[in-house]
Amino acid sequence: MKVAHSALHARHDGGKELHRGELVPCFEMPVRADYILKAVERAGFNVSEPRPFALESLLRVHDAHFVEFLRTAHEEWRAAGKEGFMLPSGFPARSLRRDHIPSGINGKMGYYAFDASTPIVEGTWEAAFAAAQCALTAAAWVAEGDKSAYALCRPPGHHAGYALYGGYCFLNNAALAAQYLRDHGFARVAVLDVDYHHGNGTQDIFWERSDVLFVSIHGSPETEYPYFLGYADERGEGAGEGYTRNFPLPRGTTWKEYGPTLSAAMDVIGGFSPDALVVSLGVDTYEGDPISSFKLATSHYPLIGQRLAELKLPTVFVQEGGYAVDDIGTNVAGVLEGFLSRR
Ligand code: OKP
Ligand code: ZN
Repeated sequence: MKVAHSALHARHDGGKELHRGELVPCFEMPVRADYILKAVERAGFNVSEPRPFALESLLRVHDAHFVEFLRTAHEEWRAAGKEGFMLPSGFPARSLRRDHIPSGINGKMGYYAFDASTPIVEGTWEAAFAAAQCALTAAAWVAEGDKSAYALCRPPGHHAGYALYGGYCFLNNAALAAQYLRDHGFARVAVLDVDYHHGNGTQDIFWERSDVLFVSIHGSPETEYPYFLGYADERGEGAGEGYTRNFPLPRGTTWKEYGPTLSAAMDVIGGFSPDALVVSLGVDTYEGDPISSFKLATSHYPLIGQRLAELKLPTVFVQEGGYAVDDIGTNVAGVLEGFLSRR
């Protein structure tokens, strides 16, 4: 399995996030990708730079004004006399206007963001664009005949919507991969999101579509981030009705409940008869994760990979979350090696 990775991920660094009432160093830190890279190299995977996809490739799943905002946000921040990381503090919530995008950088940032845990720093755009290119490259390898590929994306992407960023995510890497497959001969694509957090951005992007099935297993939004999406009754709308399926699980979920839920999610995918699969691969379901509360052990990740292989589909793995950095590499490589039946 080939791996797409860019050292530019490290340009997204130095920000702080609002966490339980305090500004703290980001859980989503560069060393995450460094440790994953070491683990996949140790496992013998072939690592390449992403192809130089153009900015226009992003517009298949994102709004042009939003992409332009991300590209120039920190420049505008500096032009306004500020420095360092930028975080929004006001949002167009219920009863405020959403039909107007403020021209000032603070209002614009609040308009496009949905939380205060996703700082933009000077290098954020470069890193996010490189991550998107990794996802597109992995999708291209699969479209060109590889059975599977892994995009080592950082920052992650599944919380980023059509014109929305947050949850450490800016561009939706998994949605870009799924759309790339749609555009290159795969008529039906399933996205399975196994990150601990609901992939609200991916759901948003494919909400009204029947050609891309979105299935997510995650901590219940009743108590877990992103709180406002990811409930079981969200099933898509219009042509997309029935093509979004959510499997929220309670805090403390162990393999005993997770395994059967994974089987149920896979049954939904099988019923869709997809031509390809994109896996939003978060390993923050791990018992040692500092911001999550499932109880999966390192030994369970190869089992997830083995199960996914049973779908017998061309598969693009896209890295999402996982914040127990000491074990992140082992857990990610475990899924990939399990998929290849090496474990
Ligand atoms: C991103 B991904 C801590 C509370 C939660 C955002 C979590 C984003 C998770 N400040 N903050 O899905 O792993
Ligand atoms: Zn997550």
